[in-house]
Amino acid sequence: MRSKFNGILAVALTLFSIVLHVAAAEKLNVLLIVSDDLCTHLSCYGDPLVKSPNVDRLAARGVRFEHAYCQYALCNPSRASFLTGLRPDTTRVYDNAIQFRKNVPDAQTVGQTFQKAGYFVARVGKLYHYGVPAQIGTDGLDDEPSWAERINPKGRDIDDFNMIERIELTKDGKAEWSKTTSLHQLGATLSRLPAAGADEEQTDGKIANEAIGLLEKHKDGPFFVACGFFRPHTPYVAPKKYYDMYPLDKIQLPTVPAGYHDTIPAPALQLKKVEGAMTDTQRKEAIQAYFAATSFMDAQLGRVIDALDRLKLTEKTIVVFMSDHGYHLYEHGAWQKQTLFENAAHVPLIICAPGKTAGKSSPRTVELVDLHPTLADLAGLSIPAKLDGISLRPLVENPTAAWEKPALSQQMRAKSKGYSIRTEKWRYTEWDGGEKGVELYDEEKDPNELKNLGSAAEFKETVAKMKTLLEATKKPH
Ligand SMILES: [Ca+2]
Repeated sequence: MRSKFNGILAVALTLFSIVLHVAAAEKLNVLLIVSDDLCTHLSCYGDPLVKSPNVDRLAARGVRFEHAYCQYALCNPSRASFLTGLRPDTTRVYDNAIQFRKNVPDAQTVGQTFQKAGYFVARVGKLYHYGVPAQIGTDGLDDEPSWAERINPKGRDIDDFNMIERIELTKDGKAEWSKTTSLHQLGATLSRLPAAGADEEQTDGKIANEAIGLLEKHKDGPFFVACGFFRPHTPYVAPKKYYDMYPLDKIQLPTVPAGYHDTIPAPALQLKKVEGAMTDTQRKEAIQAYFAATSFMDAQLGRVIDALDRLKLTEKTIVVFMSDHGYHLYEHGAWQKQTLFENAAHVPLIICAPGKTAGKSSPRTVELVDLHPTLADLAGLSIPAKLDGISLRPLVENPTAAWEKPALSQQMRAKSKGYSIRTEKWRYTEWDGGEKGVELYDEEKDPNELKNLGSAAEFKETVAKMKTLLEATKKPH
C-alpha cells in the first residue's frame, strides 16, 4: 500500500516538475538593443545610400514601426522615459545631469519588472545615460536596481581620442576640422575618425562580444539582455572600411529654402555659429562619418543576431531594436538633436516577437514610452500600474489595427517650453502654449516639414483640434 502511495507520489512529483519545466521553458526571453543617436537614415526606412543589412534583417523578422517617436530628443530624458514607461513631465528629467530616481524614487523600471518575474536581467553598454565619450567604461547615470549584472566595455576608440577631429570655429570665423585635446570636448560637437584597428577593438565591438557572452551563458533563460551601442553618437569613430562605403560625391545635402528660418518660431531651432560656417564639403564629411558609424554599429548588431540564431534562441526571444531619439544631418540647417522636428523626434523601432507578425510595417503613431508595457505584455507579465505608455501588442499582432493614440514629444529651451504632437497626417508644435509661436505640418504633402501652416487662416480649425489633442495627451495619468 505504502509503495503504491509512494509510486503515485513519485509520478505526481514528476508531473509537477514537468509542468514547472514547461512553464519556465515557455517564458520568452528579451533582447533589447538600443543604438545611440540613430535616426531613420537606414535602408529599411527607405534611405537610398545607407547600408544597414542587419537592421533590415530584423525588420524582415518583425514589425517595423514607420511612425515611432521619442518623448524628448536628448539621451537622458528619453532613456529615463522609455526605461521607466513614464513621460518626461512625470520623471521631470529634462537634461543630461539628473538621475531620474531623484524625482521618482519608486518608479518601477522595465528591468525591475522582469527581475520580479524571475528573469536574469543584465545590460551591456549604454542603456541609461552616459556622457559620450568621456563616461564610456563607467556606469554613467545608471540605475543599479534595474539590473542583476552590468558590463561597461571600453574600446580603443577612447585611447585614440587624440586622433579625432572635431569641427571648430577659427578666430576669423571659418569652420575647420581640428585635432582635439580633450575627451570632454567631443560629445556635443561634430567629430570624426576613420579609425585603425578591428571592429572588436572598438567599444561597440566589445559590447557585441559581451552581449554574445551573456546569451551563451544564460541561453536556458529566461533572460532580459539589454545591449546599448554607443554609435552612431559623435565622435563618429568607425574603422576606415565603413568610411570607404560612403564616397563624398554620393552624399546629397538637404536644402533649405531662402528665408525659411523666418517662417518658424524662434525657439524651434538654435543653430550654432560653427555649424553655419561649415563648407558643403565639411557637411558631407560629417554625414559620411555619421553613416560610417551607423554601418559599423549595424555590423556589431549583426554579430549579436548571428549568436541568437546559432544558440537557437530566435524562436524563444522577443527582440527589439530602437534608438533613443533621431538626429539632424543638416535638415533645416540643423545638426544633431534637441528639436521638435521629425528629424529629431522620429526613431527606428522594430519589434520581433515569436509567433507574431513578421516582415510587415505599421503606419500607426507609437511612442518609446510604450516600450515597457509592450515588453511586459508580449512576455505575458502583468503590466505595472501607472505607466504613461500602453502596450503595442495589438500592432505587433496586426500592424494596421485601428489605433487612435498620437505621439507626444517635448523640448525645453532656456526660456521656453515646446510640445509637439504627431498623428499619421499632421505634426503640431507649440512653444510656451503658443505664445512663442506654433507650427503645423502636413506630413503627407510636406514630409520635410518646410512649410509651416501654423498661422494660415485655412488651417485654424486643424490647429485648434491638434491643440486639444496635445492637451489631452500630455495630461498626467
Ligand atoms: Ca542619444
